[in-house]
Amino acid sequence: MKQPPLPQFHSRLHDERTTTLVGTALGVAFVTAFLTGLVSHVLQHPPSWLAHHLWTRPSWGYRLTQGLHVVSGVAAIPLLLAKLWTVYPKLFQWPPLKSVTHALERLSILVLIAGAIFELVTGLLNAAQWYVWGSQFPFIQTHYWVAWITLGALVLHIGVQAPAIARGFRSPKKELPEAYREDLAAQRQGVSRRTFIATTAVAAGTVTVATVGQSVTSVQQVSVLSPRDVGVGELGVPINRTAAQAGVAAEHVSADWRLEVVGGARPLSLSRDELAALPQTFAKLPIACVEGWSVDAHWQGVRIRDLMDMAGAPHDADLRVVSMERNGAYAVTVMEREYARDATALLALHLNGEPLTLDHGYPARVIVPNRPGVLQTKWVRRLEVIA
Ligand SMILES: Nc1nc2c(c(=O)[nH]1)N[C@H]1C(S)=C(S)[C@@H](COP(=O)(O)O)O[C@H]1N2
Ligand SMILES: [Mo]
Repeated sequence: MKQPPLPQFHSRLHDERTTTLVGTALGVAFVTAFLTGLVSHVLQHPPSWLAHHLWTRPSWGYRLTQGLHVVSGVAAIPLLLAKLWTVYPKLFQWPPLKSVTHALERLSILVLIAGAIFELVTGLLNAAQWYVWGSQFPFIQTHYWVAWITLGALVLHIGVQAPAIARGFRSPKKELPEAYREDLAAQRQGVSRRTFIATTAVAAGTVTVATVGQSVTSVQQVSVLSPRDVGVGELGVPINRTAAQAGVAAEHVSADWRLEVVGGARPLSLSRDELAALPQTFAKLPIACVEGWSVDAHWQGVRIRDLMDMAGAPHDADLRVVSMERNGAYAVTVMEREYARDATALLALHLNGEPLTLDHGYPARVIVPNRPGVLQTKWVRRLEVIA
């Protein structure tokens, strides 16, 4: 086959050094997002061999990893665009496929690019709570499995490109004779590598600062892009899912609401007044939503382990938390004993000094350190001891 006329690329923006520098930053962002995503997945769906090896300290651990997850994902967007720009001349390689290995390598790059774009787009939409895919599309599972596929393609890509990456890290100046370098510099026009890298860094930095405020509340003022204004919401805490959305209407929460604690030697049934008359514990704990926002709050309520002891639960029992919500994904959650026995794991009645509002889980909700927001069950009606 004859080579068709193909465009020629002389700009430094497409050389190995630029690609290596931008690619390394993108790789760091991607691996950070992968590892923190894995943490989030394990905390939400612990495999049985791990379920009893998770811990509650530091209480802000999940807040940190999930904040990093969203931040690294957002920073990866400009980095990916820059990376694609540096390498797009490779689309015009000739011959397009040199061998079977070369064909497989190009295929893996296709998988890598498609996977990366998919992860960044779905992640961003999720953080913005813009569920364009509706309820049919299983976001969590897909985002998780595509991450593994993309990571596999990334490892392969780094392996294949290792020699080029090594060359990219070497300073090119030392290798070229002086006269040749000047000649080259004269030929090159347009944007310099330095400007390109600086622009990419500024873009990545800007989107990071503009979103990080939803996790790091002290920089919230400059975080104009964060999907969540964490200051907004009743009692100073955003509401992720309202009572109306969860199908919990005020009339369900009638005066005869009682908390049931079942499955132990002495089943309990307590009204809200009876709960409020039990010894109260105060704790400052964050809500860290899997969708990226997080905020510290002051909680007051009854220790979950006190309730379990009163109900005659064995010391090594886990707990199933059942909400008044009918059929949401988080209507029923499991709390392993490592969480339930923590001195600050509460069935909370008050938030930031006020009684819970209906949207925050009135009459009672769970708050436990170092757990994803999805497991901080609202509108609790029953605690079931799993012996
Ligand atoms: N029953 C029930 N509890 C729930 C949820 C839910 O959908 N149903 N959402 C969870 C999520 S995703 C988060 S982030 C926290 C948020 O609590 P807040 O709305 O009081 O801020 O509640 C959690 N508790
Ligand atoms: Mo959440």
